[in-house]
Order: sequence, then structure tokens, then C-alpha cells
Amino acid sequence: MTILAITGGIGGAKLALGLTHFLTPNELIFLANTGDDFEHLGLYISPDIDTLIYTLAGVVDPDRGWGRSEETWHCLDTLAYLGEPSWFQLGDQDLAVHIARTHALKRGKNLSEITDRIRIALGVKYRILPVSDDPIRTFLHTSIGRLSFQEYFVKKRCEPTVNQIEYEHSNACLNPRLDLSELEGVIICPSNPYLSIGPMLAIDSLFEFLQSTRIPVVAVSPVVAGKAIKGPTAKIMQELGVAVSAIAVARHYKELINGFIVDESDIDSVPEIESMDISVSAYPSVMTTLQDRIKLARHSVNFVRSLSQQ
Ligand code: FO1
Repeated sequence: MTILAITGGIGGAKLALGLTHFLTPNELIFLANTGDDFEHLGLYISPDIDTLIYTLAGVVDPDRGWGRSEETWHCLDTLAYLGEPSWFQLGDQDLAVHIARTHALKRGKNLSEITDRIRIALGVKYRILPVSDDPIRTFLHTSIGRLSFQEYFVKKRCEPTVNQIEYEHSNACLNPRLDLSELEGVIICPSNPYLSIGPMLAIDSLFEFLQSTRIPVVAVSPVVAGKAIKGPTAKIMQELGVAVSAIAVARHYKELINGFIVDESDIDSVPEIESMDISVSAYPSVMTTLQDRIKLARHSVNFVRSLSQQ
């Protein structure tokens, strides 16, 4: 039986790495967000898939959390010199991945096939499935208009006020390579619920599966003591009129989860979350070191397994 880890962005990749330290490639499968994907300079870029592959392969830049370590930027410098857009930083090694992906897609391969090729080439033994092979795109309606995800996130540095989030997809299908019958449980990683997990849950069949399945579905809170661990989660929650708290994240996932992990500093929120008919576990959930990631990952899997025995 297999654990499905639903992940997007840097927070998700941290827990994902922890999971690979004790689950085998047969026991773990990743479903990755593609709502941040976009075309830039004629290249198809899939940031959350690449962040996950680079993290699991041990080649991610440890400070940025995205892109490759020991990267060089000759191509980007030359593009800037030529007057081409350089706001989205593409390193030289990273560019090779975008070129290979774009080339494969142009030859008729799908995103799953090319993701498999890239992760195998980088030595990653774990299956990584894009949530869909069909396009899904996140747009933000903001104080300065409708922005694509990367325009908002990178070009405008998350500064505009967000009024609404839109997931554009024309009936995108859940990745058919995902065999739901082989799953023993699901972990929703501590990724941004709106920007990273939201686009995936916009696929009806995934949402309905999580809502109706009898296997345990556990989410790990990305909000700790009223603050987001990383990125614009807290800012977006505030702007959407939602309290920045683990309770609000649990309420957001309420229909889908039967287990929720809060940081031990949020122990006071346990009764209110339990009143939503969700089992709660309080555990240190800020992942600074590799040991933190492994411990939280192990705790998440143990929690999933304890819920399946109930
Ligand atoms: N994030 C930035 O803040 N600035 C960048 O220039 C940037 C470039 C980039 C290139 C490749 C890649 O895979 C990721 C990149 N990211 C960059 C990260 C990315 O925008 C975000 O981490 C995700 O889309 C959010 O999950």
C-alpha cells in the first residue's frame, strides 16, 4: 500500500524529502501542483515539479529553496543584455531542464512522461505525478488587476493586494497514472493551501475522492503561531478576510481531512479543530534541519496509520 503526498512549493518539498528517508519508492507517491506552470521565453516551466525533483535529488539551492545549487547565470545575463525579460531567474543548469521539457512536449510527450524522464535522470527513485497532464493555471485578482501566478509571485513580489484566486482549467483530468485503489492514506503537505494545494483541489475528481474516501487524509498546517512558515500564505489569508491561524487552515480543509497536524505552539487550537470532527495531533512542525523534516514526516505517517486503525 502507498502513501500519497500532495505537495506544491518549497514547504511541501521539505516534508517530501523527510518522507523519502523511511518510505520506499513502492510505499510513497507524490502528486505535484502545476498551477504555477507557465510559458516564458518560449519555454514550458514547471516550478513546483522542479523544486520537488531538485530537493529529492539533493541538488536544490538550500538558501532559495528553488533552482539548483552551484548554479551559473550566463544565459540569463546574456538575455538581459539583449533586452529580453530577466525578472524570472533561470539558471544555466535549470534552463537545460526547461529546454528538455519543452522539446519533449513539442514532440507530443505529456507532462507525466517528461517529468518521469527528468526525475529518473536526476536519480530520483520516487514517482512524481503532475496533478494533471491538462493545463491548470492559477490567476490572482489583485489591486492592480488579474495577474498570472508568476507575475504576482515573482515579478510583483506578492505585493499587490489579493481579492480573489482563480484556478483556470477546462475540465482538467486527474492524472490517470494515479491508482487511487493502491493508497493507504493521504498527506496534504504544509504547502500554501490557496496557491499550491488549491489548484489541485480544483480538479473535481480529486476533491470528490478526498471527500468520500475511507482512507485517512491528514493535512499538516503551514501556519504556526499565527504566522506562515514561508511565503505569502499569511498575507493572502488576511487579504481574503480569513484569520491567520491553524484553525482557519483546518476549517479550509474540513470537508476533506480527518486528521490535522498543528505545531505544538498551537496546542490551544486543538479543541476547536476537534469540534470540526477532525483528529488533531500537536507536534513540532517547523522544519529547519533535515532531522526536523524526517521527524515530522515519520510523525505524519504514524498519524495516518493510527487513523486507519480507528
Ligand atoms: N522564485 C522567485 O522568487 N524568483 C525567481 O526568479 C524564481 C525563478 C524560478 C525558476 C525556476 C523555478 O523552478 C522556480 C523559480 N522560482 C522563483 C520559484 C517559484 O516561482 C516558486 O517557488 C513557486 O512557483 C511557488 O511554489
